[in-house]
Amino acid sequence: MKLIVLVIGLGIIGFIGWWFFAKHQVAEESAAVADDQQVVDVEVKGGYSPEVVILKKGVPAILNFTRTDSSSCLDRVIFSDFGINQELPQNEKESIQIDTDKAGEYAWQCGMDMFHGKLVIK
Ligand SMILES: [Cu+2]
Repeated sequence: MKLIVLVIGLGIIGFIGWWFFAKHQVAEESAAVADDQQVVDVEVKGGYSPEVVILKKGVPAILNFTRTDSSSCLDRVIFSDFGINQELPQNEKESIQIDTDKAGEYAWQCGMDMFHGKLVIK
């Protein structure tokens, strides 16, 4: 009996540990550079995937946002550091050009500041 309780207890601890770790993992993607240009596709569905985009400094960059989520919450994406406020029609690919001249971390957000992503230029 004690053994069963112990096994179940360890199982629960293991599960919590796994859940905690999995939840805090952030989808991160580095842009592939080709022909002096870097492109990253971002899916917009209950948030952003990837949530963190890593860009190379000085190489022209394009982010292709495709919103498959029907929620109006995500129908705009805002890059305040770049003065970008782009509408994202559902199921259409919207290309956003990013100026990569300055290294740094730049957050982006949905129109209501509920969902966030981050650009890392380095
Ligand atoms: Cu929102």
